[in-house]
Amino acid sequence: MWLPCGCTSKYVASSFARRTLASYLHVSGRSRCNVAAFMPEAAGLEGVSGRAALRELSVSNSESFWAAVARHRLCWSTPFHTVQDCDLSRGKIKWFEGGKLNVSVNCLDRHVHTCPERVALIWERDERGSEMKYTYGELLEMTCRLGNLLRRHGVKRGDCVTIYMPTCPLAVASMLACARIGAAHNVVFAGFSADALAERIRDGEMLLLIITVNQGVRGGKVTELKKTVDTAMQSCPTVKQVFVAMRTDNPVTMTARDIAMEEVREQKANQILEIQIQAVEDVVCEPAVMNSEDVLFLLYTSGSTGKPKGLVHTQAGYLLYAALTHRYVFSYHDGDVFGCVADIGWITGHSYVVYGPLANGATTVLFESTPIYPDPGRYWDMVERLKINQFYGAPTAIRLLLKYGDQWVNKYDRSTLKTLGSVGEPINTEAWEWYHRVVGDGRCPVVDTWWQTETGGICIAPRPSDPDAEIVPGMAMRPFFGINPVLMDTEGEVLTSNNTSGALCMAQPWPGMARTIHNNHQRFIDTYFQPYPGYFFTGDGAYRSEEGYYQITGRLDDVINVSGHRIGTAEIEDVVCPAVAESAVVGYTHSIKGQGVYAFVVLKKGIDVQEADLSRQLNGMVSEKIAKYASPDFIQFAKRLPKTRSGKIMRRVLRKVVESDLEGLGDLSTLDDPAAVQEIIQGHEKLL
Ligand code: 6R9
Repeated sequence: MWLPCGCTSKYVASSFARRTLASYLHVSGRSRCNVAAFMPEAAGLEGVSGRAALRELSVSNSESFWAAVARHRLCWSTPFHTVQDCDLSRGKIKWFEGGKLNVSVNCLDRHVHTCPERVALIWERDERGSEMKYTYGELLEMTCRLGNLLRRHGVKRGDCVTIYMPTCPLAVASMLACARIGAAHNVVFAGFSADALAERIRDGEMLLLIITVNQGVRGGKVTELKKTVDTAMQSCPTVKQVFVAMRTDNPVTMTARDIAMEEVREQKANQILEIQIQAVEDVVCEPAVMNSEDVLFLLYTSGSTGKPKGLVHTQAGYLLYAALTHRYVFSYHDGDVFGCVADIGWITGHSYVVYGPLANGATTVLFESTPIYPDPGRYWDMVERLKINQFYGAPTAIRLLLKYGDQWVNKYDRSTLKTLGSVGEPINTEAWEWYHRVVGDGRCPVVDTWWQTETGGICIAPRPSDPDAEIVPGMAMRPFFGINPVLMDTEGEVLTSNNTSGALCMAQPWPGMARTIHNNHQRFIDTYFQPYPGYFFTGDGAYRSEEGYYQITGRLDDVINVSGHRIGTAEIEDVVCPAVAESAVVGYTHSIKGQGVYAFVVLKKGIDVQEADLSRQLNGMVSEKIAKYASPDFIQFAKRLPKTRSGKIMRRVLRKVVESDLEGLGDLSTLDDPAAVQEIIQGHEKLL
C-alpha cells in the first residue's frame, strides 16, 4: 500500500518544467522546422531543422541547450542561477550552481503524484518465473522507510554509505534512500572480494556504514556476502554499523555491529514474498534539499595504476544526463519496459538500471541471474514474460549466446522489442549481426553505446538520429547532444580530417561527467586533463570514418576489458606472492570475453615449485584479492622479462607475443637483451 511521502508542493514540477526550449534558445538565421515531435524540450524551437541541427546547436550553444533541458526535465526546489562554470584545463566542472533539488524526489515522488500504481521495478530474480513487481508508490515507501532507518542510525547529509548487494529492489531503495537524506553512496560490485571491498571502504574516511544481504543468489549458486563483509570488517575499524537484509532464508551470524534490516516478512512455500524494512519506520521521509554540486555517489573503477579510483558524481548534472541519454539513445517512450541486464555495481547499472529510467518514470528491470541460467534462453524468455521494449546488454553475453544457436532465441516471442543496446566493450561484427538479425528479427536498431564511469552516461551512440539514418555494425557512430569528441595525434594536435585514428578526447564539458576522484583531485587532473591540456582524455583510441562516424579501437593505457569489466593490469600485478620476483600482465583477444588475462611470472631465485600448483595458487590469490573475473587465463613462467636498458618492462612486446603477432614486434633495439624475447616466444608456444 502506498502512503503519502514527505514530498511538499514545492517539489511538484515548477513552471520551469513546463517552459520550452524556445524560451531559452535564441537562434537566428536558420530555417524553421518542427523538432518538437522528437524532443518536447524543443517544442516551438525556431530555426532548427531536424535532429542534426539540434545536435549542432547543443554544442555551439551548449549553455542554452543544457539550461533549457535542465529546466524541462528536472524538478527543482530552487532554480539554478549559473548554467556552468567549467575549466577543463584545471579539471574544474560545475553545473547548475544555485539550483537545489532532491534526486529521489525526481526519481520517485513526481511519478507517484501522477501515477502511483505504475510499476517502477520488475525484479527478475534468479529463479526463472519468480519475478516481483514494485510500483512507484511502493518503491517510494521502501525508500522513505530506509531513509528514516539510516537517519535514526546517525547517517547525515554528507556521509557516505557503502552498498554491497546484488541487484535487487532493496539495493535500489538503498541508493535512493541515501539520495533522499543527502548521503552519498558507494556501491561495490557484489562479485568483489573482501580485500577489494575493504580497500574501497577504507579509501574514504567518511564511509561509516554498510548495507548488505545475508547471501546472494546467482546462476543457482549461493554467495556468502555477509561473510565477505565480516572478513572485510577486520580491516575497516571506522565502520560503525552493518545493515543486513535477507535475500535467502538462511540465517547468518550477527555481531553487535550488525542490524537486521527487515522486520516483517511474508512467506509462502519457503519463498520470501514480501520484504518489509523495519515496519516501525515512518513512510514519510522529508527529502534533503541538495545543491546541484553536492556528491550523489562514488563509484570505484580501475585505472592504469594499482589503486582503483573513486570517481565522484554529483546530483543535478548526472541525473539530467542519465535521464536524457536513456530517453533519446534508446527511444524510450512512456509506458515502455526497459531491460538493462547490468549489475548495479557498475556505472551501467547506476545510470541505466536506476537513475536514468526512474527519472523518466520508466519500468526498469533488475536482473539478478546470468544469461545462461537455467539455460541459454534466459534473456529471451524474460523479454517475452516481462514484455521488454528496450534490451541493453554486453557483447560478451551476446558472443556467448551466439554459440548456443538461434533456437534458444527463436523459442520466445520478442515482438515487444524496439531497440537493442550494447555496452562495455567493442562489439564485433559477427555478434552485432546476430544480435540484429536473430534477436531483433532484423527490425530493431542496435545501438552500440560508448561511454565510461567517468562520463556518467552514453557519449557516442547511433541514436538519437533520424530513425532511418544509417547504422554501421560495430560502430558507436555519433556523439550525443552536447558532446564534442576530437581525435588527437601523438604530438597532441587535433586531427581535423576524417578517415583517421587518434586518442579520443572531449573538447567540451557536459553535465554528466565525473567531478573528481575522491580524496585525490590531483590524480583526476593528471589522468584526464593533463595528457591533452584543455581536453578531457578518455583513455580510449578511436577511428573516425570518411563519413565522420566514430569507432572505438580500445584502451590506450594499461587497462584491459574482461567481459566488459575494466581491470588495471597493475592491479593484478600488485597481488603479491612470496615466490614471485616480478610479473607482467597483458590482455589478449578472447573469443567470448573480449579480452582475457595473460600473466608472465618470474620466480625468485632458488624457488622450487610445481608450476601447475603455483598457477592454481596465483589464480586463487587474484580471485581472493580482487575478483574472479580478474584471474589469469594463462600464466607463463619465464626466466626473465624483456626490458629496456633503463629497466622498464617492454609490455608492447609481450602484447605482440600473446597475440602471436611476431611480425609486429617492432623495434627491439632499445631492449637490454634481445635474447629474452626469444625465450618468451618459446615459452608462449609451449603454453598454447
Ligand atoms: C560503460 C562502461 C569504460 C571502458 C571504455 C572503453 C570500454 C565501453 C564501449 C567500450 C568499445 C563500446 N567501452 N563501451 N569500448 N565500445 N561501446 O563500460 O564503463 O566500466 O567505466 O568502462 O569500456 O574502453 O573506456 P566502464
